[in-house]
Amino acid sequence: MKIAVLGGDGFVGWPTSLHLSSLGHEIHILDNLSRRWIDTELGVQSLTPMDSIQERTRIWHQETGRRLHFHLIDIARDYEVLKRWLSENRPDAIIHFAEQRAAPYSMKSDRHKNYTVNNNVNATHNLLNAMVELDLDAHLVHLGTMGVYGYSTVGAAIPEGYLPVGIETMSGDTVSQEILYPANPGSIYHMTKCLDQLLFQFYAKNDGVRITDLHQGIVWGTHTEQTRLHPQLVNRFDYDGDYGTVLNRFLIQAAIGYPLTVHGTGGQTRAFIHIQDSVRCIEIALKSAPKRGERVKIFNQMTETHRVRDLAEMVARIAGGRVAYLPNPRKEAAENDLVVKNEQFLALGLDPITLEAGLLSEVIDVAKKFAYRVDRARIPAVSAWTRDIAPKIDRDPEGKRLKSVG
Ligand code: NAD
Ligand code: USQ
Repeated sequence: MKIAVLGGDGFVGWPTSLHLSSLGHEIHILDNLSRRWIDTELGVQSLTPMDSIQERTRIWHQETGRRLHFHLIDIARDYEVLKRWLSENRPDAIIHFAEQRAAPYSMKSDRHKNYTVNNNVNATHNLLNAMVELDLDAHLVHLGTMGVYGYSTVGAAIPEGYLPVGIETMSGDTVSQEILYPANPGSIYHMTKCLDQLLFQFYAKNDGVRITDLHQGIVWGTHTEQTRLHPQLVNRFDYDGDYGTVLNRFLIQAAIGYPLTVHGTGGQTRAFIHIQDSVRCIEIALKSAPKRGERVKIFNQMTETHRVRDLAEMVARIAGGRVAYLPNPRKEAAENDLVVKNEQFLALGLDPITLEAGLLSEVIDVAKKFAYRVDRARIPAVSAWTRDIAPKIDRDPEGKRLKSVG
């Protein structure tokens, strides 16, 4: 297949591009490299030394003989350029990763809120709009989030996208319907993914666009089979307070002897998936496209759930280190249970990689190797969800006063 990977320079997009290329697909990466610019804005860098996208694609060709094509396009702002590219290339499938994906970054300031909404919603709408205009019947696979459901439990498992409900009619009968699970975002970023869901629902219904939305949990790990092939194919690894996600942060913190930064009581339960499974799931989803006119296909792309404090204790046990319980910069439930259905991927052959000491140690080893690149001052999470919370986030886990808050 000819596949366009929007956001193919990112943490999940890069290993996905390599995986699909190794399977023989023709891969075109469309990316505006905004993630690299955000690193510059924040004064941080990936733990792992990432080469330019052009250099990465050159090494991939050298190692495998396969080509990855790169196109510098802003999906959110360059509508005409995107449309022209799609019209000239007419891909069979489009994988859409190209959004601002960090909840803390989306909550930093009014500017960051505007940027995240404008970038994410426009990117998704531009793409759908252009596909319809060009009568392009490509399968659109979007990376959504478990966060659209809101993590809270009502004593039932979270279904894969749709909730069966009974509605009482005016005549007193009950009719059954399946509706999108009620959206309950916990950040501006997560809210944009809820808005994406509505865009997908409309375009699938109105124009028959074939869409799969993958509600993904927190991705952890760094290597996949293909990124291991050469040091310059290494994946990015975010550890800073805005982009680093919880388990990868704990692993790097343990590796450099930094206290493990648990927010609040650590009673938050979240869904997780290893990066290798993430790329496999995308491959599986590509093979299982909905038909024209079918409703949006939704998969829960996760393999296990864990409580944050249990993860911290586990990492501290494996690698050594102290767990620090910190004031929570976020407005979120202090404790929640989370049970998630993921039967569709299991039925389609996913054999989940679950948390085990070997894989955790692999990430710790990567972190130790590149520990010299870590700026400890960038580890604290200082993006506060509300004005009331901001003054409480004034010290780092080592007790030093933080210069800027909020
Ligand atoms: P990332 O930030 O590493 O990658 C996103 C890529 O998209 C970057 O290369 C960025 O430059 C590009 N991009 C952003 N806006 C763009 C635009 N307007 N035009 C062109 N390119 C643009 O993020 P990631 O961790 O690889 O996540 C990819 C997708 O998966 C995101 O949509 C995210 O919401 C979703 N997701 C990620 C995780 C996770 O734990 N990383 C979990 C669940 C869902
Ligand atoms: N947390 C800590 N300590 C830290 C960092 C985070 O306790 O040092 C806590 C947070 O308060 C939160 C939980 O860990 O309760 C998860 O935070 P996270 O930053 O790992 O994940 P999140 O903000 O939800 O976002 C990440 C990705 C996002 C994706 C989402 C999937 O950045 O793109 O959509 O995971 S999910 O969490 O399932 O919604």
